[in-house]
Amino acid sequence: MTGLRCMLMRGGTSKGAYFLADDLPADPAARDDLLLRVMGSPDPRQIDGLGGAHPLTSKVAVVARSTDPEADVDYLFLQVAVESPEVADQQNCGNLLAGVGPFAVERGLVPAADGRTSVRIRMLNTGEPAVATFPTPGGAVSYDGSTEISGVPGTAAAVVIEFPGSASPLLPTGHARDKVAGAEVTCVDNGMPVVLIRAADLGVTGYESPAELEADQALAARLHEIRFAAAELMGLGDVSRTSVPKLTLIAPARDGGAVCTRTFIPVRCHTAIGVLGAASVAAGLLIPGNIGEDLHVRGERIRIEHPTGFLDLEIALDEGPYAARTAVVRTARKIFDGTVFPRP
Ligand code: NQM
Repeated sequence: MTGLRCMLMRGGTSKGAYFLADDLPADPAARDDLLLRVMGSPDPRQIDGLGGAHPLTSKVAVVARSTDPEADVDYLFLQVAVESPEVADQQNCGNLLAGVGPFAVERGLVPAADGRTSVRIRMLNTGEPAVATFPTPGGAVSYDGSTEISGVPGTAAAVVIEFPGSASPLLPTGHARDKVAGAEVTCVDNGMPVVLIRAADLGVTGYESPAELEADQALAARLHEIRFAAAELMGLGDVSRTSVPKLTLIAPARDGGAVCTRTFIPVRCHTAIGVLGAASVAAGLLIPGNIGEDLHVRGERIRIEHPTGFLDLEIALDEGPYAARTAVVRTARKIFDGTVFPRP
């Protein structure tokens, strides 16, 4: 049986298999078939593969030396579905992104400085750049540190991720507020297409647990309708086989943050919130006329509350509106490095 080189890493609040592009088939269909067998999909338990039976733990990062002189490495994110034989490249992942710089150093794609290393990353899913900075004492990646992020036990080394300004408009529909499938929404994309909906408009508080929300069949049906209608307005086409747009229910903050969120990605409810998902939520709430205007979200540092704590972002918008800059602090950790043997 042939195995392939793979590193399993936690990136932020997600976990995934990291590969060098050269270690995978170049043909996307052959690559996806292999990755389904690596992760153990389709199967609700992913019992025969590396996947953790949830979209947040069924993720893949493919990394290569970049051909772009402005970047050190290229990062392609692939969402491997758990219960269906699908691998989607339509969304990016800011959580797995946290592991990309360390992985690139570990695999020798980028030399590490003695102290801290910054890796310029071209995110192939969106074409947008990011810069990740993390500790490399003595020229080797250190995962140990004192940074705590909500949703992850213990502490680890900080990975600071900067997203410079983007030329893509934040409002894919051209409006700060739209009515879709009878619901008032704000459709926003600051690296992740997200539909903001007031939780109260859907008959929930927005403070329920992910399990409670996932058990609500009427809510699931409403979210399904809203997602398909919003996707059309956002120009995303047929989203029946993709994991975008995400749907974020918003409610007034309860723990000193700017807003309380529950995010559907798009069927399962996130146990925290995605990084780029949060960047889109923060951007949306800063745009005049958005559906959460009465929350009065302001300032350059925004705390997004989620089911297991909060995520802090720094964000600045330009006229347009465009994102001028977004930054977050994450952590990542190498869990295992070795050879994975895909199901035949
Ligand atoms: O939005 C989950 C995650 C994500 C994506 C999802 C992410 C992001 O938490 O940048 O990180 O929204 O499917 O890993």
